[in-house]
Amino acid sequence: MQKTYAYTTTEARLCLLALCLVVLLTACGGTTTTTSASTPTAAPTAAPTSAPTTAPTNTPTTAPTSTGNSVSIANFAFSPTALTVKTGTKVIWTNNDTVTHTVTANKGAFNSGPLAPGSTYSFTFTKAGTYSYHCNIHPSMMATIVVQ
Ligand SMILES: [Cu+2]
Repeated sequence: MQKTYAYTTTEARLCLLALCLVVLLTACGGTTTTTSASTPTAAPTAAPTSAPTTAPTNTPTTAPTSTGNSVSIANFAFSPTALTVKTGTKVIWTNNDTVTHTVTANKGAFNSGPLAPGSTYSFTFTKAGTYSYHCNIHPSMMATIVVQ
């Protein structure tokens, strides 16, 4: 009696295990076939990378020292240090310092000679080019006239 009972219990347990396995397998099989993520990834990558990188480099980078035709000499410096003018422009240097300076082109295009405090020197640029100049008395004073 006990053996048959034991057999029956083990058989019952095996049957339960088998049922459980079957249920699990069917459950897994059933859950793996959920047809969910098929086609919601279509549109949002359209074309927002087309235009905004073209225009913003206009021409506002050359202006800040180019207006006018006068250069001030003060505190042992020319101001502006870079002046852009058009061909035919007469540039006027004014010595606003308390010591004598000169306005001397590095390549000899012009040379004011000693320029006492309060006096001016002018030179008319008739050829386009870049004219670097300095002060003969204070070589660290350097500046440039760009003639276009
Ligand atoms: Cu000087």
